[in-house]
Amino acid sequence: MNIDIISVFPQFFDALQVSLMGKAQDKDLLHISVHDLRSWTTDPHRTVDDTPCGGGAGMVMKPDVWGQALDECLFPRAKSEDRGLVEGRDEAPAVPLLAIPTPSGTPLTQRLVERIARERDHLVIACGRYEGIDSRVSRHYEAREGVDVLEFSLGDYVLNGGEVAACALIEAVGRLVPEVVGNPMSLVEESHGAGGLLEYDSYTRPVTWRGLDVPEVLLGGNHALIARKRREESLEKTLARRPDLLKTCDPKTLDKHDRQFLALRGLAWIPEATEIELRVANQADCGQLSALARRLFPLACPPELSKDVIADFCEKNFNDEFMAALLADSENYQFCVVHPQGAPQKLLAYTLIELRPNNVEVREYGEGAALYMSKCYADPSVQGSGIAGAILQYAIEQARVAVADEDRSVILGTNEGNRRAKAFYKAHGFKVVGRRIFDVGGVANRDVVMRLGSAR
Ligand code: 6GU
Repeated sequence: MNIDIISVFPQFFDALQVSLMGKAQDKDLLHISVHDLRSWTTDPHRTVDDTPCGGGAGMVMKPDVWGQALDECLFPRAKSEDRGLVEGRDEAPAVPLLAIPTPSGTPLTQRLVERIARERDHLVIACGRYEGIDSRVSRHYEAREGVDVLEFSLGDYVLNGGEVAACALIEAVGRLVPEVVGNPMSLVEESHGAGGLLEYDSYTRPVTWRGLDVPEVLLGGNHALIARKRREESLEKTLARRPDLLKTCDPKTLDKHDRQFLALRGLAWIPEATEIELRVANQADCGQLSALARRLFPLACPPELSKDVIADFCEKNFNDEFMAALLADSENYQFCVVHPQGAPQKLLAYTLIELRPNNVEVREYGEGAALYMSKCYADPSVQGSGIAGAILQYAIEQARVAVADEDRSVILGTNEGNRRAKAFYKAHGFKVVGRRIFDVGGVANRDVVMRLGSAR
């Protein structure tokens, strides 16, 4: 890759002789030429700037000087023919990229840097100082054949000139040029890599330093567990520091674990990225809860159950008074709800846990204290979002807090034929421990009883 830098401070770029960029030049992987803009001036004062037309503070760099400099660097007539001959190319070389650092440019991102590294073999970087370069310069080269123009910015702050930004561009692009970075694997998992997430934390010895320990899991040899832990750290860090990256990421790059992990922390794709709230319910949720229950209960029933029987059951059990009574009895019943942030009337899922149950399943399989998960309902529109898993985990955590027992086991029953529900609970650690008959309006349904955690 050939890089020409034009600046009024050529000595600034001595820094590129150091470290990886220096080695890359020694190895002929990068050719960096630094030019002094003043060498294209023709007046005795070697003037590169003038006062702004229309008035205002500062100085503007002259288009005529820049034009001379850029023509020569972008279209080195004799030289490019030489190169063609020497390398024996058939195809035309890639069009050079004129990169102009400016705080009003396109943000420089890893995706953009990757494209430049992939598609270009010649960069010309025009470093402006003062209030910038006369605007006609970029407009002129944009309109011209045989060159592409990129005005880029490092971020939302102002530097004195383009030199630091030019160094940033060269290092970011240069390290992606094949063989510049010794171990190409070190390019894979880093922040802003293909995953679009920030990188997980890293540690080395000593294992304890100033009272801080390397996380236990990294010292064991369980690589699946290590990968999971690192993934969660990436998600957690990105959510805290750069939620914008998550919200705009392709949700296909997130697996089931990722989705549930993020849903539990208030971000879900339904189907667009949406901030959600998980919380313990209160009386104000009454109407929404009974409405969602009436809507979802029929979906969990086996097909042989008649519509009338189901409708009757719903009417008796999921009316507002009945729900209000359960909500009022917070010693025994705990509802948890999920809804989009700021829209509590749009219930997406809910759970109902009996904190101090005394039903036959719990007596039989709970072997002492257990929580009874009476309902875990998620609207079909949130399928695959991780919300159901998140509310299940959240509800169990909250219920265990409510009974002040962080290990209390959880019992539930679900229809024998409901494979989706059984697989869901199994994926969350529940095991089938028995059977029961569940009566819906006088019709006996065969359920499995499942338990999370060991009975004590
Ligand atoms: Cl590329 N140039 C200048 N002068 N300031 C900046 C910048 C570039 N990126 C952020 N601030």
